[in-house]
Amino acid sequence: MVQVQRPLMIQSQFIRQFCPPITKRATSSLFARGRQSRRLHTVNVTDNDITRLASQPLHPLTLADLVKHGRSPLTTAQLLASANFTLSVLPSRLAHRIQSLRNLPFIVVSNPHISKIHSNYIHSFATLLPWAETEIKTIEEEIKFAEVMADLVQTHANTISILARGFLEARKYISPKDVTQFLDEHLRARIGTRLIAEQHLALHFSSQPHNDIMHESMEMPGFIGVIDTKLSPAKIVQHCENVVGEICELKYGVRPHVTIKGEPDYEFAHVPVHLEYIITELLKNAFRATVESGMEREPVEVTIAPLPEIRPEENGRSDGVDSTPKVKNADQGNADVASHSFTKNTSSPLSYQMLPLAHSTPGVTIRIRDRGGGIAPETVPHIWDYSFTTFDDDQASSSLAGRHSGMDALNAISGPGGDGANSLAGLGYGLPLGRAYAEYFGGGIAVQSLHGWGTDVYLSLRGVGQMEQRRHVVE
Ligand code: ADP
Ligand code: K
Ligand code: MG
Repeated sequence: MVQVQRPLMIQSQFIRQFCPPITKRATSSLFARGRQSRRLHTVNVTDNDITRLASQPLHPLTLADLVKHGRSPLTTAQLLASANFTLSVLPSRLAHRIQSLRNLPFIVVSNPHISKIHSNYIHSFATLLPWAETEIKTIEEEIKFAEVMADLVQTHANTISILARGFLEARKYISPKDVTQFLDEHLRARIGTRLIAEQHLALHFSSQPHNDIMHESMEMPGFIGVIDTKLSPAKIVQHCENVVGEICELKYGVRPHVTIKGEPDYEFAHVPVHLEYIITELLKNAFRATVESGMEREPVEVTIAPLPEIRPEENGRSDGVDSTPKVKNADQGNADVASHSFTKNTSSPLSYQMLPLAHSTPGVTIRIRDRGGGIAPETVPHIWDYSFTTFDDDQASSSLAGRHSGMDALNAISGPGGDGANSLAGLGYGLPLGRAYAEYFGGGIAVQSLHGWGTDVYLSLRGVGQMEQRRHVVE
């Protein structure tokens, strides 16, 4: 029997800049209301509950699942269907995460930060359990369920930085390889769980006026839930340039600039918080290398290269072959580095589906080119390991230790859904987690280093609409 105890949570900016802005505010207020009114009903969680739900097969998540309830105008029936879909998949996903945490070496789970994450999962599981195996039939129930979702999203907002701190402290007891394996699975699963919860929340807020929560409908033009069907990579890059530039200036007193080439007007359908996370991490790496090698007068060049239209007959593959467009122009540097990101760690694609989104294109490759001196050959094999960094260790540890708990804690890494982003580098999560986000919807990241000169990073993303969509059997 596990007793659930929860500290009072503080207000957070967990849904970031590019989520529908209204959803950001609204979710926080929904979360606060759920907590204040003590409406969140929790039950004691038994080991039996966890084993039972973890033994349920995982629902393979597709983008079709995410968008199918989101057609505008959203009807009550669609909203309830979305709630019931969400409810049907989340308890077993959480149970899987709890089991996977429990499978870590005992001394690692005993670390206060790792055990904090474990108790966060138990808490969320306890809020969902009263709903499991029931059906949400009325709007009143849906409103209460949305509070549970807001609590779920908020509770896990700082997971990444807390886990990073935990694994840093426990590094004597677990090998980097095992940490990377655990985190790769855990953080990829977290991406899916958050998407499902946030998608329902976004639909909740975009639905017909709920007297109980907001007085007007909060429909966001161009959005289907958390998916922006007219996402502009150039705008994300400009925003991230400002954010990373500020951090850079604080630390080094100078900031490099970005020049955008290619097609800055390009728009496609994707999840803005994911793109923002990836671009932020890639710009941080490029800026740091540029400044540390004294090349800040050379701009970081970002080229937005839309992929050519895929003809219909090339769509809808079902042979399980990864049809991710491979990196083009990868004619320099270490080819192994480039090929790495497209082959490793993609969960087995079972089938592809066509999604009938109106605004969608096959996708885009974004090349980020810096003159920061490249990556030393002995460093190259490690760059994809969680917590591998060439950033000064003391600085990294102090950036962890020196901060207080709560929202400002551990800002050394950023992450959609909460973790801050106030340090330029140091925890070694940027590349592997960025790749996890890119791969989630069938893209990838490839790194080409010209040692002594600079680095090219190729981020490829598929538009999440018209393209075929890999089914995820991994959570
Ligand atoms: P962190 O930035 O916290 O060190 P990352 O996973 O983002 O973690 O990067 C891992 C390492 O890869 C960096 O410490 C650095 O050595 C190397 N690296 C990544 N991008 C670049 C780049 N553009 N130029 C030079 N080195 C890079
Ligand atoms: K790394
Ligand atoms: Mg980095």
